[in-house]
Amino acid sequence: MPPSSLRVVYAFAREMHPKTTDVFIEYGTAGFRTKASLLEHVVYRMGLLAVIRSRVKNGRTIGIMITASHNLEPDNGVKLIDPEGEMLEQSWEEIATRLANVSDNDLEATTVEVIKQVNADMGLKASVFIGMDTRYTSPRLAAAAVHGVMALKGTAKEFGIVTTPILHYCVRCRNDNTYGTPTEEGYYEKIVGAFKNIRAKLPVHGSYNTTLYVDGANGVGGKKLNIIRKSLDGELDLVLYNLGGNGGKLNLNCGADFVKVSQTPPVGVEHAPFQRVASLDGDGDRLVYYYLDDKCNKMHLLDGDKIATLLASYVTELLKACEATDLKLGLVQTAYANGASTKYITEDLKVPVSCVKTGVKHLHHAAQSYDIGVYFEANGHGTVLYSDKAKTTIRRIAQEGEPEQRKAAQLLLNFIDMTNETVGDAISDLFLVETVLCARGQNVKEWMEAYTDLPCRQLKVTVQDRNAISTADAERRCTAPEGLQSRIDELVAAYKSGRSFVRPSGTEDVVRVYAEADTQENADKLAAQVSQAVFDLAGGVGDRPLA
Ligand code: NG1
Ligand code: ZN
Repeated sequence: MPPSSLRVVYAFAREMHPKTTDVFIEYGTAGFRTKASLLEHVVYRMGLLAVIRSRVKNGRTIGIMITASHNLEPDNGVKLIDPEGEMLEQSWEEIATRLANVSDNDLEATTVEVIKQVNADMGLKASVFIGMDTRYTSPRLAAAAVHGVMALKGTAKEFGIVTTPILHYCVRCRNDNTYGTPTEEGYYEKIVGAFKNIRAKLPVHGSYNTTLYVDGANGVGGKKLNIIRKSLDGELDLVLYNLGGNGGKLNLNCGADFVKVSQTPPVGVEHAPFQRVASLDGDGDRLVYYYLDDKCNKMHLLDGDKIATLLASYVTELLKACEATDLKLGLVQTAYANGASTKYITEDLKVPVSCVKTGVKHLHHAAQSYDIGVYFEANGHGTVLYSDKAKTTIRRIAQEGEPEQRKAAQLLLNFIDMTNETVGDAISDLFLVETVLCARGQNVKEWMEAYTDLPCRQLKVTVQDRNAISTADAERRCTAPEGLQSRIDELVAAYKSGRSFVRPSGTEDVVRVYAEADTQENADKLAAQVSQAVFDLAGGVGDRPLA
C-alpha cells in the first residue's frame, strides 16, 4: 500500500476521533489509562497500531482490550495483546506512546514512519480482536478502535463485553488452535469443562463447602460467573453479589483492589462468620478471597500470595505423586509479596522463588524460565505457566505410568486445562483454588493456617514528579532522590520484622509506599513515616503526605 493512501488515517482522526488534549500520555504498566474523556484519539491510534503489529506478525491476530481494570468508573484504558495472548512486547510500548501523542496533523506521517521502522508489509492481511469492560464509555472507545483497524484495512472482530482474560484467551486460540476455540463459549467449555472433569474425580469431603460467595466488583467478571453458575449442576454453588445492578458502581467500595488495599470487606455482600468469599476486580483478571471471624468483626484476607502458595503446593504434590521429578517448579513474586509468604515458600515448600519488578509482563516472563512457573502479584493477579516439556512429560505419564502416577498426571492435565496460561484470570483462578480446597477437604480457615501474614499497609503520596523516584533491585531499593533510601533504612531498623519500599506507580500519578512489621499498628506507623519521608524528600504536593 503506497503511503499516499494513508490519507484516510488523517480523515478518520480529524472527522471522528480528533486529539482534543495536549496532556502527554504514556503506555504504562497496563497500557494507557486515564480519564475516559481523554482517550478516544488514543484508542483510535491503537487500532492503527494493532493492524501494523498484526502485519509484522505475518497476519496473526492481535487483541485490543478497552478497560481500566480496578480503577473507578470515570477512568478507562486500552491495552494491546500479542499473538500468544500475552502483553504487548515491551519494545513496542515506546512506539505506542509516540503514536498516541502526535498531533492529528502529524499522524499520517508518523504512521508511515512507524510502518517503515518496524518493516511491516502493508500488503498482508491483518486481524484484530476487540473487547471491552462494562464502563459506559467503553462502546464509544471500542468503536474508535474499529475505525483505526478499518483505516489501515485490517479486519476487526468485536467480542463485546468480555473479561480481559477471555480476550487474551481468544487471541491465543485464534493463533494456535491447539489451545482451544477462540470464542467466549469455547473459553467456558475448556475451563469449566476441566473443572467438572476434576470434580467427578475428587468427591467433596472434609470441611470443604461447595457454597462460594462472590463479590463481582459491579464489573464484567461477576456477569460472566452468572452465566457459568447455571451450568455448574451443584458442583459449586455460587452466590453472586455486586453484579452491577441496584445502582452499584464499578469498583466503588468493592472488588479485589478495594478489599486488598483497604483490608476491609466490600459493600453489597451479606456476610456470615467464616463464609468463603471471592472478590474479583472490574475486568476479571484479579482474585482475592477473604472471610470474617466469628463475630464478623475482623476480616482475614487470602491474597495473591496465599493463592500462589496454595496452587504451587498442590501442583508440587501432584508432581511428586506422578514422579515427574525432572520438572522444576518455581514461583515468581514482586516486592509487594508478604515477607511471610516468601519465607514459607523457601523454608516449607522448598520451592525456588524469584522477585521481579511490578507489572504482569515481568512476572510472566520470569515464570517462563521454569518448567512450571507460578506467578502472582499480591493483589491477586496471576496464573500458572506450563512449558511444552512439562506438558509432554505429564501427558506421557498419564498414558504410560503406573496406576497411581497416571491418576495424578490425569488430575494435572485437567488442572492445566482449567488454567488460562495467557494472563492472570480471576475466573480460572477461582476454579483452581476451589479444586485444591476440595481435593484437600479444607475450609477457608484451614487454608489460611498454612502461614501467618505479617501485618502490612499500602499508602500513596502525591509528589510533583513521581519519576523523581528511581528504584533498583526489583524495586526494593530506591536510588533517587538522594537520601531517601537511607532514611527508609533508618525507619525500618526501628521495627521488628520491618520492611518498606517506595516506587512510582505505573497506572496512577502517585508514589506508592509499602510497609510491613510485626503488628498492624507498627506497619501503619512505618508506612506513615516512610510516606512523610517521601513527601519531604521527593517534592510532596499539598499539606500532608497521605493521598
Ligand atoms: P502500579 O500502579 O504500577 O502500582 C498496579 C498494580 C500492579 C499491576 C498494575 C496493572 C499494585 C501495587 N500495583 O500498578 O501490580 O497490577 O496496577 O493493573 O498492586
Ligand atoms: Zn484488572
